[in-house]
Amino acid sequence: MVSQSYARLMTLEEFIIQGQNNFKGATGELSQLLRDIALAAKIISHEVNKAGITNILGLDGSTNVQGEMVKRLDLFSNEQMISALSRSGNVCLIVSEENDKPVRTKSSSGKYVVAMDPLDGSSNIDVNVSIGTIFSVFSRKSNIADEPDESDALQVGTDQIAAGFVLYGSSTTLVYTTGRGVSVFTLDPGLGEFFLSEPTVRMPVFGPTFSFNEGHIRSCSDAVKNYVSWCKNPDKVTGKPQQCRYIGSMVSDVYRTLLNGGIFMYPETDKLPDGKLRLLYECYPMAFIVEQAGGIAIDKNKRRIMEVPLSEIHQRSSVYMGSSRNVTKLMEFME
Ligand code: AHM
Ligand code: MG
Repeated sequence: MVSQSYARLMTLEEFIIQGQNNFKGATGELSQLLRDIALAAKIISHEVNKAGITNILGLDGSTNVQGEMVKRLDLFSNEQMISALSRSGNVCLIVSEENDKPVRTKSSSGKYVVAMDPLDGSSNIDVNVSIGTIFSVFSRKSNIADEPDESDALQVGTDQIAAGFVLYGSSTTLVYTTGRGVSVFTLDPGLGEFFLSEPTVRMPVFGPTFSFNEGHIRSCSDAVKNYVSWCKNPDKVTGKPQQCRYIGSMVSDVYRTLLNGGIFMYPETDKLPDGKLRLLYECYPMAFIVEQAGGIAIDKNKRRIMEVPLSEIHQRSSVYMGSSRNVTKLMEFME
């Protein structure tokens, strides 16, 4: 019976309370931050699901409207996240892909700094393909008596105290870590409630998939070219050629990699010597999650993404992440 199956499920709220009870000295502030993000995620999810209807109503045969829709949803998501993160007074500073400079909230004494990509993969909205919200949480470095500034945001991946992403796909899924494994919650849209669907995600040590925009292959390094060629023509030991799966939304490509194994890459190219993805609010949080699930995340210099120094909030980084055996194989080609 439906009611019995719900009875066995843990809500996000119960998970938060349980986590707080298990963590001596917890103040509940980080828990509140997760609640705030979950609220914004529900609002964005609701809006994303209506995007097609709004597109039809607003289309008028003009391609501009679709472009504006993408932009509107980017900005809408940014506003919802900023407003949610400003609710409880725990966040003093927000770095967003949509804002050139860090945004100060009204709570200058808030303990936390959040970096985010409010709507990742936004070019996929108008074709009804999965998109998401990525976030990363840091403790502020400055004294709470002082005004927070950009230096509070210039931290390194290993300083993250929590990270996650919300995937607006065939269902809305929240993936979250505080450094004690990765948990997944799925939104029941009828009830407006996130339920724990996977308490501890472990990434397979190997997956038969590579995920990469092969359109860029000509301007990639020899290491990437040789690795991709190996994926297609693996040696006798590994057997079959691998599958290529590339959605073009990092959230979706990394989520699939997390569950099924494999590798996701956004390499450096001749045109983009540090790749396209942003270190602070795309690479760090995803690397944190991937590592917590047992995977590896590195950059073009084989540096652990979590330790790549950040000197500018919108800094880009090449990224290679996924199952340990897949990434280790790539590293052999990088030698
Ligand atoms: P966005 O943050 O502007 O949406 O861009 C980031 C997205 C990632 O989700 C995805 O991995 C990548 O851009 C796809 O780029 P490309 O179209 O060059 O393959
Ligand atoms: Mg993005």
